[in-house]
Amino acid sequence: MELIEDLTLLRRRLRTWRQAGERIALVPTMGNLHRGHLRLVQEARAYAPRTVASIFVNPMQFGPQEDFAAYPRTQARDRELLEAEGTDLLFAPEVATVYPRPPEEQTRIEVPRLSTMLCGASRPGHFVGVATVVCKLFNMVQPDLAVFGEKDFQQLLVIRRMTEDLCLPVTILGVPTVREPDGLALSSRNGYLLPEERARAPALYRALRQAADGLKAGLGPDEVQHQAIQALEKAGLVPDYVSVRRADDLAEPGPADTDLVILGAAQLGKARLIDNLRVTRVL
Ligand code: PAJ
Repeated sequence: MELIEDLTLLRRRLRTWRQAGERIALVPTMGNLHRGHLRLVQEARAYAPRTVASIFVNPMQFGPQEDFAAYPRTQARDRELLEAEGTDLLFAPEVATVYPRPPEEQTRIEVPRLSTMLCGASRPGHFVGVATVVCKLFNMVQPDLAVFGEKDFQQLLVIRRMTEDLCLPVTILGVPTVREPDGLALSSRNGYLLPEERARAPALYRALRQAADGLKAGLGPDEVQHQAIQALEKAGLVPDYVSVRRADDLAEPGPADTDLVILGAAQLGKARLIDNLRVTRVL
């Protein structure tokens, strides 16, 4: 696997592949890789002969009080894992390569509505940072396909909408969430959990499961949301939200909507946990 940090070198390498008619799949990450990320690489490899992974801890998507400085940077191990999965190229640019100008002068990509609800309400500016960096990565790598996890369901929809609205010629592939045996969704931030917190963390997944069962049994969104929040509090998590939404656009569901997603976020110690579950409601 080749490691490239420089944009000119990246473009030179990618040109040779494109000229050979090889399709390119991109897996954007912030590193500290786990089995969830590696699943994305496996999916990418199934769709294209060339797979590029990127590792870039994107300052623009972190709030001023968030963990940008503390975010785990484990590039040596990440390289080994990517290499073992058969990744062709790792693009790991410096901040100055991605953002040559000061933050206030950076052109931004804003996906309205989808960016300001749920996690976007608690993390102002977060999804502008995500959309901007993903758009830049798309322009740098010019992949045919890009792979993202459904674990970050709102992020996936923001990226799909950005790609569609800006007519970017990239196919977006969503991959189901990879979980620990006890249900906890794998996340780079799970490492922040103390052992005692880690034991309580699956409460988020359990609360979403309970909410999904409630919906299927005919309970309304308000009722299952309320129950889930109570379950999280009982487990000692600090809930941010649990919300039942339409899966295609995250709007509040009407009585006739059947394709739903239950999204939840909660703080546990130093970790902000997020998770979601798709539910098909039978009317
Ligand atoms: P990061 O948190 O490193 O995640 C990179 C990709 O891995 C995202 O598409 C995320 O949804 C996916 N992922 C994370 N945990 C997963 C799990 N348990 N199962 C399946 N997929 C999982 O998300 C980001 O980085 C950034 O916001 C990024 C898109 C790279 C832009 O900076």
